[in-house]
Amino acid sequence: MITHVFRSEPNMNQVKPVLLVKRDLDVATWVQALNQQMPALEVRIWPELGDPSEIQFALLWMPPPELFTQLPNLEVIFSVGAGIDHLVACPSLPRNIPIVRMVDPGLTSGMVEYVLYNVLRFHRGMDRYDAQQRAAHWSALPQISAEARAIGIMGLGIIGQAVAELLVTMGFKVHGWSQTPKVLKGVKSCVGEAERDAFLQNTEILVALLPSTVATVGLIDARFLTQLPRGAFLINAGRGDLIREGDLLDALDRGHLAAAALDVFSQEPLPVGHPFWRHPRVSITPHVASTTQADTAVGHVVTNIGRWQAGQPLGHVADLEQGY
Ligand code: NDP
Ligand code: OXD
Repeated sequence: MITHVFRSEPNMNQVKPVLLVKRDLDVATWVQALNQQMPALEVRIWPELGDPSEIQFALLWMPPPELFTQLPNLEVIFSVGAGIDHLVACPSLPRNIPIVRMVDPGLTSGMVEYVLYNVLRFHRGMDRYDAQQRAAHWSALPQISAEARAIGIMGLGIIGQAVAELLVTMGFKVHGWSQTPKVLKGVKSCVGEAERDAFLQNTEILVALLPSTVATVGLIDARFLTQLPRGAFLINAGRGDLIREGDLLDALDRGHLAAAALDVFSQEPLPVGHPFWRHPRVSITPHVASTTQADTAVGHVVTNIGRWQAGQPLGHVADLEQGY
């Protein structure tokens, strides 16, 4: 990933308007946080562009397809989310403007909570106890210690590392998989395709925290799932299109996978008739593992606007070639 991009000519005196496109109801919270943390910044809210040629920055989630054709002088794009797939999918996205990914402590903690909740639920057999309660059946399952439970985290970026750190603190056996090697206390780092099968064969609870890119779409297919030990669990909070959904259903139906907790889907909202909704061993949340929090996220945006104005490097710039 590219992490630093400089503005060609530093300019400390002007803060040109930022355009906010966020197609949900909490726009007012974002405007308030931006106003508080950078009062000199004029915030315009899509579709009220004013003079579009004045807009230098855009803070976006799922922009309308033609948006960028209307912004001739845009210099930096900020993604409201950690993933940039919603921008890459936009047909008018310019390829020569830096895209700053969202790095927000509030977003990260929400993801850590979601993963921890599901890891503990699978690790302690809570779904099985729920089923036993429905049958008024009293029976103790064997208790496995955290030290004996192997968790594999796919994607050891900002979020994957925070998840790994907590699980290590709790005593779990943690290993992670990424494109480049990582040095993280207590975490075995596995890299690339060459080490993927061994990583999967040693994973009882698989946590997918990968971005959606050309290289990751469809990665979790029948062959991939077969590498996991029988009875493994899957948690996917990365992106829905990482998974070939038919292959996952098949692995669940054959009992190769014990259960899956899914927050993201190839098609969102998940269609009403989709088999995941009624599958007894699938639990669904509607892409809410975590949400970017305006109060903690705006600091990242205003710091980068300040840096750009001062001709300093931007942080967390996505690599469009890699797609994350
Ligand atoms: P980062 O960019 O910090 O981390 C991405 C990680 O994925 C890196 O470790 C990277 O490896 C690894 N990776 C990317 N491509 C490959 C590949 N082909 N093979 C192996 N590893 C790969 O992202 P974040 O941690 O901030 O976020 C991760 C994703 O989580 C987001 O892109 C988004 O899709 C999802 N997300 C979902 C949310 C939800 O509510 N469900 C909320 C927030 C995020 P390397 O380090 O070697 O580059
Ligand atoms: C993100 C998301 O990418 O919420 O931040 O999905």
